[in-house]
Amino acid sequence: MIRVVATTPYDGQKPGTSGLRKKVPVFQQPHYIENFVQALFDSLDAFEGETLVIGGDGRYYNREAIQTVLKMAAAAGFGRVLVGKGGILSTPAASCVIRKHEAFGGIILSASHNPGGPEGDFGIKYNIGNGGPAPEHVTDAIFERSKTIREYRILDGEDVDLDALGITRLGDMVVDVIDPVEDYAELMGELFDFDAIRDLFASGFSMRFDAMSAVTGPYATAILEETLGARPGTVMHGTPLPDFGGHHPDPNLVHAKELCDLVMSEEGPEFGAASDGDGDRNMIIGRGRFVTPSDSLAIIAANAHLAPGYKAGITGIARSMPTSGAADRVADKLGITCYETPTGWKFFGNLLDAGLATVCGEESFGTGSNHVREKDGLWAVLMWLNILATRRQSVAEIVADHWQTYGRNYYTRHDYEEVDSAAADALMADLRARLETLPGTVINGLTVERADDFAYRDPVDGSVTTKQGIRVFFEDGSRIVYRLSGTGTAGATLRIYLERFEPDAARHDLDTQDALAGLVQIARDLPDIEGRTGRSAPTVIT
Ligand code: VG1
Ligand code: CO
Repeated sequence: MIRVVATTPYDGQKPGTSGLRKKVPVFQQPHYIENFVQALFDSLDAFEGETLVIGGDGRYYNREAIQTVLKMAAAAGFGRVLVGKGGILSTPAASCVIRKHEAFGGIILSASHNPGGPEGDFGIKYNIGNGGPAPEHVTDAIFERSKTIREYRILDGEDVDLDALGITRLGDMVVDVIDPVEDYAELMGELFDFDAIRDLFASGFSMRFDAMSAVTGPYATAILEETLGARPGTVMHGTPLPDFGGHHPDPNLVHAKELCDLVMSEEGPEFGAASDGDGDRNMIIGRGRFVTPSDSLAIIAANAHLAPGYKAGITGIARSMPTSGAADRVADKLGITCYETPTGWKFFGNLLDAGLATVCGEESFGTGSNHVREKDGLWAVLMWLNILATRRQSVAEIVADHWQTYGRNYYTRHDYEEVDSAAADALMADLRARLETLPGTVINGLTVERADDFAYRDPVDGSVTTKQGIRVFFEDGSRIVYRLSGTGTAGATLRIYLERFEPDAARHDLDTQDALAGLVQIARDLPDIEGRTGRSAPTVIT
């Protein structure tokens, strides 16, 4: 029986960079998730009888939310749902399943790298039939609908047993509880030279993969240890926990410190990698060498042909605007285009669908390719393993070699988290107001060449997205970017992205923060961060 339930709109159900993210208690309010899901269904056309994919990163409230979504999908008229066992599907695996099974779309329950638990964060996002995040015209429509919603429809029925594989029914809708790893692992086997990687591990090569008590544990264990023969124990924190063990499942130098310390130590493994809450981010670290995500994208682009899935070469590269220009140098050399998009994976979808780009990346530890329509943490790790297995050099050697050929883009990001929202907005507005007067200004010895507010025109559908970050370019080729985060759940997060190109190989081994110290000072002084926010230092440096 389908129940029609009266409701009233909630404010602020506006999807951000990657879906709707709020604190768990916000989602637990009566009808909150129902309102959003109904607003979503109301914004879609002609899905009667179609397939919907549902899964999440296993965080607190995942199972409850999935039961609600299942019953609403049944009431809305979907014909079939594929749901990951235990309610689990990593974000890239969800994208893979949507594509492989030609689903109409998918709903992913995740707040990615944000902390979980009863007081942590929760999130929900919709992916379209190409497997990628819904484009802005869809998320805008959902938000508009959420403001006027008066009722939602839900099936009265028993909860689905998410832990039993196989087919059941919810009303007229077929529910298929699937193995969350199988389709994804099969795809990885098609893209990469598993034999070469197996030989690498058999030769004694050692690695650690930190799943950060989040969703990639089962995927990494099945692929790295059980399929590729990595030593048992290679995967650390491999059991997904609803609160990620109380940690912040964000694979970077700050939150994956245990892994970093291990790989940096003398007796540590040669190679380390980590992934985030929902499995779409990756961190790559070799003994003695952390690889910045921007460099990783460039190195992957330059070496992708070594993997069977990319042996024909890549057609183009796409990177988000704040990501360093290292990939552009590779594109130049390959004679292909490097597209520069706003932050967020949804902007890569059209480029990938149109075959304009093969690999994509963001400075925020996101890398991926046209194999799915999400960034993909384990994919990046396997790509690196494939490169290491073929080149038989260390990560440090491969990186040094890359810089020797292309030069080095020193790069860092400084985040000021949970800043007062009004202060952050004022800071950005003030920078915007000064854009025209900045060129020619000399700050700490560097002259501003030009400054703008990044806008993007999608080359495929012509849609325009504005106000995507303030860019300040200097005459020596350095760049500072200011942007406010669209994924936070408390106050505002100001992100400052800094970059300086160094062609001289004799100067490739400086400490990044030292190499960028002058620029960091300018980045703080220009908008008077301390005066406006009361913060004398960033919260997180990556
Ligand atoms: C951040 C990153 C962005 C990424 C997004 C989603 O967004 O900067 O590059 O696409 O998170 O990643 P923002 O708006 O906070 O800067 V995930 O792994 O959270 O889905
Ligand atoms: Co993520």
